Amino acid sequence: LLDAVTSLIKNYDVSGRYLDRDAIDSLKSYFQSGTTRIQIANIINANSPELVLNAGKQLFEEVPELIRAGGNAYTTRRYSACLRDMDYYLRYVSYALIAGDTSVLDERVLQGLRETYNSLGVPIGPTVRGIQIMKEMIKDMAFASGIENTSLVDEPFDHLAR
Ligand code: CYC
Repeated sequence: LLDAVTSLIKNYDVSGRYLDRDAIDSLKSYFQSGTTRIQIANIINANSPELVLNAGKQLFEEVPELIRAGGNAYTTRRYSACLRDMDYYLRYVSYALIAGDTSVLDERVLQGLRETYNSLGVPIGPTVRGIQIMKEMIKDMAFASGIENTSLVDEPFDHLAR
């Protein structure tokens, strides 16, 4: 689990280098975006249950066969598992957003997930769509709360989706 600062220091330390211009620029941009990262994490924290529920609703409207007999999210157990997975994605995205680094997603969420999903028949395309829907919702909320440049939100969501 790394953040933007520790991962940068780690890179410079292995080659015994002082922080150069590139390092300083990237640290500057991380620290300058700090307040925005915290504001967005706060929006996520304050709205997580509705975000997950509404994103789930939208996903099932877009891909209704998921919740029909034979669909992977059919039965309340699997419907709940799907919303629970979306909640995992959202929570870990909020950590990655604060860290300015996606390693927490690799280590805690993505490792082995494709194999698990494949063996349970969880469809990847609609899962990715669910992740994108949450991203769009959060960008809209951030923009509505006065954050003009919401591009910070893309990195962790796009990483998961990829
Ligand atoms: C199941 N999702 C699972 C399982 C795991 C995860 C391990 C199998 C065990 C279980 O049912 O709990 C995911 N577990 C995680 C993740 C972490 C973890 C990410 C990291 C924190 O510990 N089905 C759909 C939708 C999609 C979906 C497209 C929601 C977006 O059709 C999700 N995941 C889904 C479903 C199951 C599942 C329905 C249950 C599948 C089954 O048991 O048949």
